Amino acid sequence: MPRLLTDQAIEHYHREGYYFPVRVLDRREAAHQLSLLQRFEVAQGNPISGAQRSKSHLLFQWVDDLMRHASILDAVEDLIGPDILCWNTLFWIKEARSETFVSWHQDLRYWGLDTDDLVSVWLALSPATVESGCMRVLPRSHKGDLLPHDDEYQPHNLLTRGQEIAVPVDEAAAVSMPLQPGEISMHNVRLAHASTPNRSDNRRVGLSLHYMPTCAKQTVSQWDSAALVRGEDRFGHFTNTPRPQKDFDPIAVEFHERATDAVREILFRDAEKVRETL
Ligand SMILES: O=C(O)CCC(=O)C(=O)O
Repeated sequence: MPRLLTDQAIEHYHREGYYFPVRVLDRREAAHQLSLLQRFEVAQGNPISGAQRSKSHLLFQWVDDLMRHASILDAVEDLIGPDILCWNTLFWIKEARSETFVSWHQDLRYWGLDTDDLVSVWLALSPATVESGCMRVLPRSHKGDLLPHDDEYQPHNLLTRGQEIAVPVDEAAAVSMPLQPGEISMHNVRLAHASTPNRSDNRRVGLSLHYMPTCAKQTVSQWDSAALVRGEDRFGHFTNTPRPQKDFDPIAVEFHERATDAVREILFRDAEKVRETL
């Protein structure tokens, strides 16, 4: 018996490479999580940016809690089984009326992981609409070989290298995945996806969480980390990340520096230039 998803949803995910929407937080909870982010941004005087966007569960206790949220993990377990690591948690923010976009890409091309079973959960903390530049996916593109990519480094691209699929993408076949605050979409690590600039008056705030089975391996760097969020890790391929006891817990902050350095090394392997993303 599935824990949260219907049999049809599970079948759709495996066939098409994505599934949405699934409500995991009620609107009040989602608004509370957004207020925690905003409180931090007001205190630091700037929007969250650069390395703060990545492995954020090590900086913010509330992101660590979200990463372990039972409803999210139930949905993920329905797709990849009961022993689950979370590799990364990453904020995707487009300010109102901004040019910020994401080019068509496949995540597995850059992440150095040897698993096809990684599920990217994208949690909306504000409305992600067609107008505000919600995610778009290319159904069934998770089947077959990974496509060639070029690094374009466009200034408004949220991706590290501005990586872009180097063959024509059939835009007419793309599916938009609008989400309301507290809803998630899920897509496979091989699926081609992208998003357009924010043409709305609202800030679009999303958090992606990258879940994989514990048997996954990192093939690019000697060392990498992930959080054991459910079940048992009988493989030990990743160092388990510490749980922050409060926001900016010194032990977790120190670990965050090492962990994001390792991720940066993986993502920029063989790249012409290294840059901090927005
Ligand atoms: O937030 C977006 O528009 C794109 C997110 C993305 O590329 C991802 O979650 O893998």
